Amino acid sequence: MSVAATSTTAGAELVQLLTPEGERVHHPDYDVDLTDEEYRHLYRDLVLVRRIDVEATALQRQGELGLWAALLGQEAAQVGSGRAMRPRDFAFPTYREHGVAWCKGVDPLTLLGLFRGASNGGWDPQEKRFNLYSIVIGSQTLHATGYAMGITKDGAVGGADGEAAIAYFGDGASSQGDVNEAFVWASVYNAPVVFFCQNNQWGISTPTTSQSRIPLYKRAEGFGFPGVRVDGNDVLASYAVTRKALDAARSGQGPTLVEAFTYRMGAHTTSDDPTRYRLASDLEAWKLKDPLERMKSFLYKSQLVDSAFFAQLDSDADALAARIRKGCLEMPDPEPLSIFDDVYVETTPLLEEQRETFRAYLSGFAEGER
Ligand SMILES: Cc1ncc(C[n+]2csc(CCOP(=O)(O)OP(=O)(O)O)c2C)c(N)n1
Repeated sequence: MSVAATSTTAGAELVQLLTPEGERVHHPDYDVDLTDEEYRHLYRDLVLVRRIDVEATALQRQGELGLWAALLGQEAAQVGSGRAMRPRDFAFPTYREHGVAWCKGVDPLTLLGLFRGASNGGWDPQEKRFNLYSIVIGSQTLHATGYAMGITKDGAVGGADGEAAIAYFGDGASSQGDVNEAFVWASVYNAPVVFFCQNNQWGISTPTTSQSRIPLYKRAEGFGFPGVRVDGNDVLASYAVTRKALDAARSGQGPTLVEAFTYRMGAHTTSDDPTRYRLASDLEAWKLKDPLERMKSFLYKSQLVDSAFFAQLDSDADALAARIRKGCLEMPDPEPLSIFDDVYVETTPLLEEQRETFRAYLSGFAEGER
């Protein structure tokens, strides 16, 4: 198998508010002016989200989860965009949006239940306005667009309490028919939706360079709406760009494509081996752009933090990791027949027949055997 190089630079068109060294830079269209507390809070989110991810990866390695899709390296894209949302905005994730889930208030253990097979579906999407994880890549862009068209029909676009939808997907998904159909519908119906593409440069082993001859954000122009490329390792830029795109959607200006240029530092999932197709030198180059380190440098340089802040954060992260581990190990097995519970709002005769067949099958085993 050949090993391919991907890009470690994204070109001049990249929106950036923090350099990899943590220097604050300004942008005429996308600046932010956060309070000291808000800056600290964004860093706290980055650290805690990485800790959830690292703990879940370890749990998978110890056989406690069936699979895990790590987000290592993508924390800033997710936390920045997640914190840009208002509570009423609805997120449509893929299977890797653990950082967005965190920002929407979804408990990490709920995510782990899905990857442990202890929960059949996941969570109630309405509760936190965070849809179920989708393994079918790109499908959620259509769901988000349909939902956004519904927002318009409900008259919830424009005005101070306008709402928007945001769809997350990867660079690989951008080649899917679903994503391109979603772009057409969102464009012609002026739907209040933000398409947030995390270009981590790999669709499993397929590099973005074999998916597109132009930068992904430029595709939006062909569909008739704006596209912008943001430094996905810069939490401030990710926040600023997404906030502006959501504001535009909520106020009736229609969709925006945000391409967060980033890099997947870990494997695609815990069943993948990226050393088979990825250059070690790329990984080393991207480690220097680590989203946590650059925010930490910024906080230090701006004198917004002291050693007590880091000590507290360390201890909070340890407590979170311990809670996740304990909660994961204690999760009860699901009742086998519950797999039929949430298929439709109302059950159907065929579903009942299947439930009864499965019940009969299970009753053929002695207790403890199945
Ligand atoms: C419709 C569909 N086709 C193929 C797959 C198999 N598949 C799972 S993940 C993946 C690559 C996705 O890459 P990308 O969209 O860049 O997201 P990433 O995993 O890199 O975040 C593929 C092809 C799938 N899940 N759904």
